[in-house]
Amino acid sequence: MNALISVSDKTGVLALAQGLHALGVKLLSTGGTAKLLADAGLPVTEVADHTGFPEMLDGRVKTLHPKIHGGLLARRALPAHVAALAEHGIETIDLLVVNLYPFEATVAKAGCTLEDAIENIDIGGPAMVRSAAKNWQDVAVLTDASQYDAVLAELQAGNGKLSDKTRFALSVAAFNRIADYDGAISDFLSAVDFEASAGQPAPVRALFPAQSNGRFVKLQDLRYGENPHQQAAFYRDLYPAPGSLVSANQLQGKELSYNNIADADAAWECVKSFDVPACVIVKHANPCGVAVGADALEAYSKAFQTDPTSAFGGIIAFNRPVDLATAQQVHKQFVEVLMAPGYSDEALALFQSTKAKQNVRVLQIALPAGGATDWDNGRNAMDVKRVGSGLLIQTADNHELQLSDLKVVTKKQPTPAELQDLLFAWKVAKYVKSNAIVFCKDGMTMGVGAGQMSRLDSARIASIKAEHAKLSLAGTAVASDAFFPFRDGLDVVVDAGATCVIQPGGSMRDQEVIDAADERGVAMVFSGVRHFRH
Ligand code: 93A
Repeated sequence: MNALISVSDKTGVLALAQGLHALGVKLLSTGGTAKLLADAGLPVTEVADHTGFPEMLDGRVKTLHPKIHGGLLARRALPAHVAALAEHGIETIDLLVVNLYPFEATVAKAGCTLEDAIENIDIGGPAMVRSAAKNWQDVAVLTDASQYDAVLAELQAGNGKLSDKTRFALSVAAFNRIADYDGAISDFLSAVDFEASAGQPAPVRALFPAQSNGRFVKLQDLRYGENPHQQAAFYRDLYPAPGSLVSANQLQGKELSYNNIADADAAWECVKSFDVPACVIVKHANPCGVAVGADALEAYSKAFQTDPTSAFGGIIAFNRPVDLATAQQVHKQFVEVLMAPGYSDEALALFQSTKAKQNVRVLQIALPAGGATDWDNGRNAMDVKRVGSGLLIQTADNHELQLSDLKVVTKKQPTPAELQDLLFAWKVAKYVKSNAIVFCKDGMTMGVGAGQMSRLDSARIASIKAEHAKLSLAGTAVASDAFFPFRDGLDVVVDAGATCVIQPGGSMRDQEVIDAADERGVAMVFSGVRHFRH
């Protein structure tokens, strides 16, 4: 039996080669790998000696030779193939161990030049891997050091033989590896803005690459989709942002459903936008309670009060670790999913204490490197929506409004406390489906109107919800995710008790709405941006 070993990452390869040698396998190898094995005292033939053709062009041509590819591709069961090998003096290669030039690691380095990237595109390695993987019935191909131990153990147990199942699995893994590798090359090159790159040491990347490979890794099959008659699965980006939902660790509870994951994402994106301790409760993709507080407990208690009816069976997210006191409060309500950057042992034990609570899906998302105020790094850079047979792609809505961006347009000025509430309401409105109307006071939502086709109805619904929760809207701040097209929406929120309003402005009838605010004696500020969310 012959094995060809050619690896850039030499991790674990010596032990594998020693194991193969002990099984009587003849070793063939390329320059650097051959040297490593020979230095360790293993008998090894250099590919150049085997083919009778030297490595050339700075190593660009090492293994691209009929003696290598013939040995990998010949079907042992076909007499014509066996005869062809004999005629040309080609020996079979039965085991291939290859890992590729480190293209991904090279382009991940700051300041990588186009030339560095190109030089790290492996040609001979993937060619051999394809040959071996295609001929999986006769050849085993190892493309990752994590496979070495199990394959060696199976060879030792099977007198140098591997099962069909193993060889097929190795072939699939090999094609996946090459697809990832080629995907990384095509992603990188597709994103190079060639003209903007002229004269730059490192290539300039275009915001939207010319092509998107949509490379994802499957995390799990889901029991069903949005409804039981739909099939579904959960995938993550090949390179996920740290602190994003896909990095969540499920500590306990039932399997996550499609809707759980979608709602958990909505809750998580919202809660991590706050620098201070915050809690977000989501139902059907919309926040039904959001609050900030001195700690997780206070934030939760306030968020829950917004809409206790809707909070039933909700998804609850915290941006701070959950302690026992907070867990005890949360424990009183029916919760589908609980999310936080951490939990105390006592808090976790509480959710283990009864059978019903053991069903709660408890997720932990590790804090980003910069701590609880550094969640921004974990934001999705892109937003993707499927339409018909196409994709809509946009940069994510990561706009953060600053106090200094606000323009007061009314005679009445908001008080400092009102300004804080306006900013809070604005932050929440960004995560509420349009048309969004959000009443807030003292760092707590007091009424959320979401997803209506008319802004007026969203305003009415928000005040009805406050009534149901027995909350007074007197003295509240209101955010509207887009401008008021007429004064009627403003009148509804002021009738309900609002004393200050934040909205983007920019309507043809801005003056009518400003006059109405002055007439009603409330303060209004323009944000200059809008936050549609569909
Ligand atoms: O430059 S290549 O594309 N041309 C080749 O013919 C070739 N054959 C193997 N790169 C080639 N390789 C790669 O060399 C392997 O995929 C492996 O990553 C590396 C091992 O080189 P060495 O053994 O000299 O360290």
